[in-house]
Amino acid sequence: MILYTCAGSRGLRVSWAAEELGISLDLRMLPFPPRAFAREFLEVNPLGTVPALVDGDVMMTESSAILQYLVAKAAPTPLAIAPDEADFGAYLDYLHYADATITFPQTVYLRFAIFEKERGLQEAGEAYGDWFGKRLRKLEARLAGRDFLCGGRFTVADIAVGYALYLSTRNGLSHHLTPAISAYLERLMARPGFTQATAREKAAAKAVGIGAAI
Ligand SMILES: N[C@@H](CCC(=O)N[C@@H](CS)C(=O)NCC(=O)O)C(=O)O
Repeated sequence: MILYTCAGSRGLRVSWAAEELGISLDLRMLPFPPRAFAREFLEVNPLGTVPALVDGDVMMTESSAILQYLVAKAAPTPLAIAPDEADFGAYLDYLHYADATITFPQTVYLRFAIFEKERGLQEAGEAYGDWFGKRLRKLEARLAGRDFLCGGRFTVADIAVGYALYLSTRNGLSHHLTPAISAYLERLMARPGFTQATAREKAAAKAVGIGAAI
């Protein structure tokens, strides 16, 4: 499987899951944003976004969907929650909450409050940063009495959510993380799968002379 990605991007969800599952990926590191600095990538993914996973004739561009794909291919694996388990609905919910609800507002914040200040939309960007903070309420409640989100074990829902929290530590929004959420993130980042994935991304980017997305 080929993973087109930028170091530190949502592609980290995929390379982290691959480490946890023992799947080897052919990492193709791109400069950020690829739509501007790697225009040939548009032939693989017309959106120009990362990650993009290519597995034979399959091409996927949604990080949470790619996690579902990887665990389905690796089944049975404790990294997924099966339909006959009590937490199956919660598992799907957190997989998608991770990108749609707590990553998306951070990217709007990054765009308007940090990268493209000249547009004069900084106030809107900051409002999306606050929105991210408010959307953590659900996670805070879920973590009460739990080390991991679903099934009493580490799953790819934790990877999906963990990446969103990690992103906040890189873009200046981590003041929204409560003590319980910060402790959860520390637990996730202490996993060898996380450290190996970040190290592998950095080494692969360095090998082709490019830096991190954020
Ligand atoms: N919903 C997609 C979002 C993909 C996405 O927007 N990725 C960002 C990097 S984290 C990107 O490629 N941005 C560059 C751009 O928008 O041109 C996912 O979960 O993978």
